[in-house]
Amino acid sequence: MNANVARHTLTTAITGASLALLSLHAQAAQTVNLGHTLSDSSHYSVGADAFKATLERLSDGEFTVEEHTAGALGGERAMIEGLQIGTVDIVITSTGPLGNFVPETYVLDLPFLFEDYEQARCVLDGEIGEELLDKMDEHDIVGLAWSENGFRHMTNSQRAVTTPEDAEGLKVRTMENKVHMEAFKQMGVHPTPMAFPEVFTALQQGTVDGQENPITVIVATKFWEVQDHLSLTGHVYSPAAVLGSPILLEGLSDEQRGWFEQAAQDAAEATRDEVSRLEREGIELLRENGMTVETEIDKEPFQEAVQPAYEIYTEQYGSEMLDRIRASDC
Ligand code: EAX
Repeated sequence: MNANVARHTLTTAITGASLALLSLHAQAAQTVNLGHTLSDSSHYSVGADAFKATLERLSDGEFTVEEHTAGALGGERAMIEGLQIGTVDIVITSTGPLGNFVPETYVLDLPFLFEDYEQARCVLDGEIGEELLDKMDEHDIVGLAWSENGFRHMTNSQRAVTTPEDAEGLKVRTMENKVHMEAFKQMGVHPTPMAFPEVFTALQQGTVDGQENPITVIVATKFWEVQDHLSLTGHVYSPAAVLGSPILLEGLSDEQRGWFEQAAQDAAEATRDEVSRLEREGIELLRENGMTVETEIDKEPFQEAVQPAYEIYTEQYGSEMLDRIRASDC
């Protein structure tokens, strides 16, 4: 073979091999579908962006994350079901509907359980939080990290609420969470469980008078457009969680799984930072957008009103986890 033919043959072979390698790398890039119910400007999106950045960096592009916000993949309950059957890969969700799948997490939804953010984060980042994440495996869900939604407050379109009596008779949307529903029933409110993507329209049409959510969600969803009154009841600390599909994660190597775990931790940290920022700045923003904010709420009457929810919870689920949380040195 003369030199020109040999050079051409070698060049062709190298080009072919490079193209094959490129296509292998391109083929290896796997899309990870991540869903949540809030807007692109929300604290969940801040977390989703952090998740995407970390996973794509650590995997060197082997995984690319597609974020599906504002309930594009359904409400939180539907997305958790999607994790179990593999149609959704990662979900950032509140614990609202989670108790329907992992009853052990209901304890976290008890009203007035946590005093403040520091205590809640301490418990979730400790052995109790770790145990609850591990428990999810038994229910075809991979608990990757505890993130955060925030302390929940009441809003409504009818009147200022500073006592449980003021709230009596209001139709209030709740999450699909029986501990919350029981607490509001005890308060004399008519609880109407509903997936989050339906809430804004229900408030707009007057199907319900009010709803309850953290400042973060009220700001992200512009609830001031359909709600006049905000009462800083802080009646429940609402955890969020970064959850994964076992169908995706169980097929990964330990190294790849570690990338997802680190991405989930970074997502949780970024969301908590955003929650802290909005706790400082969000109320003024809501006032600027026309909401009247009741800040002087005597919580004791609300705590007394919802106390029966504890009895109902412990009758059904026992008090072991509740006692451990109360006894923790957090
Ligand atoms: O997780 O359903 C709710 O009220 C939740 O707080 C919201 O979807 C964010």
